[in-house]
Amino acid sequence: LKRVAKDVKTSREDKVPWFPRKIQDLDKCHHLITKYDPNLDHGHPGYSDLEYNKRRAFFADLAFNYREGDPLPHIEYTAQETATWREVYRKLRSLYPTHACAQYLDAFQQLEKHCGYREDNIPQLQDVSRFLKERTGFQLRPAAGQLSARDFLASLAFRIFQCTQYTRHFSSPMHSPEPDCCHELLGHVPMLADRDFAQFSQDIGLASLGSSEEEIEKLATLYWFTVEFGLCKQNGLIKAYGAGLLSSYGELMYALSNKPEYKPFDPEVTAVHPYQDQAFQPVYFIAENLEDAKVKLQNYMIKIKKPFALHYDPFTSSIEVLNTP
Ligand code: NLE
Ligand code: FE2
Repeated sequence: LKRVAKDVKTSREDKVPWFPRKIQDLDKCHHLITKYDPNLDHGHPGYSDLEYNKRRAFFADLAFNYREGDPLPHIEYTAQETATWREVYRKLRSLYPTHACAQYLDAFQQLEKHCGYREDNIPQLQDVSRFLKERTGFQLRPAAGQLSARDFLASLAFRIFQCTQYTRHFSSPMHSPEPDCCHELLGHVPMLADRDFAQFSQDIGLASLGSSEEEIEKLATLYWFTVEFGLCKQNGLIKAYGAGLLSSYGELMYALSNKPEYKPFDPEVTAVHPYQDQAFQPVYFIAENLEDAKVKLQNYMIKIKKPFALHYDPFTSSIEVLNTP
């Protein structure tokens, strides 16, 4: 990241980290976190599986060679990959009616109708991206794995969701330590079809642009406890809207059992709460509803100090920087 910042910074913005201003700049926002790499992480379920790592390298190449505007790669999934998807899909689908929020259920039904969501078929990103574009303007682009928080959040400012396309290792279908297509397609995609949720996601993205490392860490934590692991109230019950829950049978059951601790969603508190990225969360934050979470986040963001104001122009898909005196 430092290297990129140095290349493009101007004297006037000496202390502001580089950030994308037009949608093509996202081609430069694909720095990976190697912590979960199946080649390097001994705890990864795919560690030492040469076949799996070879396949992952194929997907990584597709993502790194992708340029804004290219068609999303069409994947011929193997029988083994589809079998993993089937297992994940079947088990999770049986939980959704009782565990997922209404917005999720509504979109999921649409995705089954229009986008090839079925037990025996892994949906193609191209079809899903087209669907989301019509609903909320969100679009997908392929990602090679878990990205740095700065790069990942920056893309949300443009209503672009960086999306992995490979499947999790077949030995561990019910929980993956890193994102995979099951997580993206079953966890994130249905929620990105909701207007309030889409705005919430873009707002975190906009707040991240040009922010300090410290601020990015807070925004990533907020993102973690909401977009990934958030719960909300609905008709007197608690339901899941977080993607990390909706794509993990094990954690979805756990989050809505009487075991974990719950706290009300409050951006000030949530942004600095320690989180867990190797196992189930010890605590979940409950939003009153998605609109309330969106408003609370907007109020929180007003307080973030930056030497400039940003505006997203949807006509040109670019960020306008308004320098305040
Ligand atoms: N634990 C999630 C799952 O099994 O789908 C993935 C979390 C990615 C942040
Ligand atoms: Fe995710």
